[in-house]
Amino acid sequence: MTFNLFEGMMQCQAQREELCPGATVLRGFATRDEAAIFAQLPEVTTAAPFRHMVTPGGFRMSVAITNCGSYGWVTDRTGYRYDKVNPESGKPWPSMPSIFLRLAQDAAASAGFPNYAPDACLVNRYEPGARLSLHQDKNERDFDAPIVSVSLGISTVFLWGGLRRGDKPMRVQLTHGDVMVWGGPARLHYHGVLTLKDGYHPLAGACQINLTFRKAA
Ligand code: MD6
Ligand code: FE
Repeated sequence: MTFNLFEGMMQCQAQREELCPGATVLRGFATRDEAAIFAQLPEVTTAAPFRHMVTPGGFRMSVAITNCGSYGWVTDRTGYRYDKVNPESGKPWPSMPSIFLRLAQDAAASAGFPNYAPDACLVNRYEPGARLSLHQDKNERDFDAPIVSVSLGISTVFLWGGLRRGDKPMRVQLTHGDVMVWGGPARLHYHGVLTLKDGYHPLAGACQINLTFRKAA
């Protein structure tokens, strides 16, 4: 058996795409953990079922959301925030499976952010027709830690904008196993998700599951 180091290195390079300084797509990075992730998910979603939360403006979000970790991202008529308990049950969020944490830390390190310690993992479920409009993530206490976003299931088009709402976003196709990391100068860039099209994935079914890690506190 021969191992071609050069080809191996080139493959690594090809799987990493820098969208702008601080924002990297790691193609297929989560694929090696796909079985373990889908084995752990039901534990999280049984303890804290997905639900369509309401925005401060009174709109029902098309994305169904739950969380695991010490903090969970929630929205209701009073605003967006991180909460230590699930407002629906009054109970703490299920703990973050260790495989999730390790994946997020490895991805962050690969994108140039070592020592990542996320305390919140938002789990988003997009069904066909669901979308997420352009926004900035700024409910976190400090912006030094990056955001790590893991895409699983059917493909989505991620909108990657700039620091101003009016900056024309790039369209980035994210397929099963792709991981986006944004931090440093890219931490407050606008982003969103285009309306999900019909599709099917053997592990996720007719939806896209997104795990978004943050350091909330
Ligand atoms: C995604 N989610 O689902 C990216 N941000 O691919 C987000 O950017 C996001 O779902 C803030 C709050 C909720 C979210
Ligand atoms: Fe966001």
